[in-house]
Amino acid sequence: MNITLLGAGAIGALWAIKLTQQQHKVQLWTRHSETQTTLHFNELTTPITTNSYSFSCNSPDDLAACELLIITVKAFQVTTALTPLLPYLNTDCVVVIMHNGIGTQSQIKQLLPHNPIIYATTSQAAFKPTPTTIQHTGLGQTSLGAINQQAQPLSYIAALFNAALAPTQWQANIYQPLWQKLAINCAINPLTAIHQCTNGDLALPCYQSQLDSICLEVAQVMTAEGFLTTQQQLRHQVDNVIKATANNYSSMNRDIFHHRLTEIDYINGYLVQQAQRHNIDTPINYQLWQAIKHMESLEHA
Ligand code: KPL
Repeated sequence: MNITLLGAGAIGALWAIKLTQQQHKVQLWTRHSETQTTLHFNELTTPITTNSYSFSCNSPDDLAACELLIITVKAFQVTTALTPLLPYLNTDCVVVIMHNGIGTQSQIKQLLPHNPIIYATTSQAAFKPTPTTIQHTGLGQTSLGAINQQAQPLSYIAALFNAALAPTQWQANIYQPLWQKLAINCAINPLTAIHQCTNGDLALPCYQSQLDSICLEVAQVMTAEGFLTTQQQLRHQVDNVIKATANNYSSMNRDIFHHRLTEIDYINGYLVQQAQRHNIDTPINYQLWQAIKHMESLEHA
């Protein structure tokens, strides 16, 4: 397929490279005006094997011929990053959007009233030790699913992702895995950002009661939204991610460390807003949301 990837951060670049390995024609759409870039990829092998991949960039002609647009920018960047591409985009082009958190769906449906729109969430792990090097650090489940009528029949897109990087599954209701991931992000991201610690540090006794309270609040909101779960189930999932990614720094930890804006409004902020609709009190998630907003405001007055 002719694919354009918008947002070649670590996860975006990982998918660009994995799809290129499957012989798809992938171009990158970047913030700069370069027409070509080379990325160096460290495979998830021991010893590490490194291969280099050249990508064409920012070609309006390639964008007009694009059959699949994958957007992997941060939640708060999705609309501003997508808007300049709209004049070139074919209405048949399938759009896949992958970011932490929930809350961009209605804006995207408005911006793209005709295109098939798919949302995705992944537990694959990657980071960029340098701006042009991608290190694949962990395997994990990826889920894709339609959020509009036009995308309902497109489960083959999940098969295409699965061939590039397994396991990937098509979901009848993508909001289920999006909420599961939201729960994990509500627990891990703000605490690791506030305390500037690794994910693994959250296993220390001092964080246990806060993690319990976060999971209880999220479970109450999820249940009200129609996704049956319990505090214990969410706690178990959070503990598994804390263990599996013990040496990693969460994305929000890195955003605060590098004085960047975070996705907090789409994570704990989104949770609190949904809780208010159901008249559920979520004081701990509210406090975490406000604490991160305060840290952001010190850098972005
Ligand atoms: O998604 C993540 C993130 O860092 O944003 C987790 C699952 C917390 C892994 O670090």
